[in-house]
Amino acid sequence: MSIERVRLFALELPLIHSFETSSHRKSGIEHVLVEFTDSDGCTGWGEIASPSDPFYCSETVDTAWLIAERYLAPSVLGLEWQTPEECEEAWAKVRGHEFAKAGFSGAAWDLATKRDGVSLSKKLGGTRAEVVSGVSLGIEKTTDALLKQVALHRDAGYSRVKLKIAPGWDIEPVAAVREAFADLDLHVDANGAYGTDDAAFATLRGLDRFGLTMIEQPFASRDFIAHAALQQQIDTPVCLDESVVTVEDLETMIRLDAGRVLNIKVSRMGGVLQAKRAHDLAQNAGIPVWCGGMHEFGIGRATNIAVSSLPGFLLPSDVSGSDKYYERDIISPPIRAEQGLVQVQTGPGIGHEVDIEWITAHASRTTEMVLEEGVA
Ligand code: OSB
Ligand code: MG
Repeated sequence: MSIERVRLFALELPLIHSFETSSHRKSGIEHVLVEFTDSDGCTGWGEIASPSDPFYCSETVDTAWLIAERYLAPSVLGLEWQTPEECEEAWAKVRGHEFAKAGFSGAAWDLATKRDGVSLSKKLGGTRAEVVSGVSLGIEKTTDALLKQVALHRDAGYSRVKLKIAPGWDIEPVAAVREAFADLDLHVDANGAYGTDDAAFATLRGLDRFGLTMIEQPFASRDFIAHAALQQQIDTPVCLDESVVTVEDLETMIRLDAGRVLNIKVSRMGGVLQAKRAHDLAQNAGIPVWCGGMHEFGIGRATNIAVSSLPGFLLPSDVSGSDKYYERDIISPPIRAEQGLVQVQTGPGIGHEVDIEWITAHASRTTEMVLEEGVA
């Protein structure tokens, strides 16, 4: 098949509840949606879930837009391809910019599986009909406010809660949540906020007594050595997120024992194919994985759910219902969690209809690139 048109839509959705991590606070999320149209008029959708600012990783919405428009779209327009793997080859020479690539990857896999009439989950080798979903809770102003958030989500049926931590917001809120919810599957995520001084190590060792499922990304993304050192000192598994961008990073993590759990984010790793490769490698190495989120709208969320249906996703994923974050989503049916479980779609592609009229009406930026006549 051949892609005749690529459209990009930048769209912002307000968050129901502002979200704060160790690095920043957000009250709305802007993502870029990618639509491929092939020569038969069939479409595929992907989502570039890059944060607006370069605080989680170096990409931003603006860098993603630039790379998408200048390099990724031209690499696929007019390309003849059969499998999504072949389509992903088109932009393989672009270094970095994983979030931007992940949006293109999502569109390629959605289009290819829609054309084949199979679900994305089935095509990837998914084995689950439903995925256990956890929620990720941001830093709150007070411990009481955090306890209220935990109660709200536990009452909604979510069985795993992840808490964002940062120096100064760690032992105390975690102790309070553990005291109030003794049996809750609990984990913490620092987004790389800790230094490697003795005091930071002592605090992180102090978290070992709360029976956490994991401590996610305490140190800077490139610092595999510090993560390995901490893992030697605690029983709680260290989980890597920002550190693992490529499958080679995962090899490094395994070799150094720098973590015993992996957060696979489709966006962070550059798309569906890389996420699947990371899953396969982790599974062979006996490392349990789960799927992290970037506050995806429905399109990216649906892709994440399909990926989470693979057998190595042994821990709850951040694929909560869209209604945890947004009043209105851009797909139907909307994604919902019932008692903390999200259904894996069985219809073709990502298995949802995209609300193109609403997207077109609300996008802050749109661009359309078509195959120039005579150029193939
Ligand atoms: O580290 O998982 C993270 C959001 C923005 C930046 C980093 C992270 C997050 C989340 C979002 O935790 C969780 C979700 O999408 O449900
Ligand atoms: Mg994380």
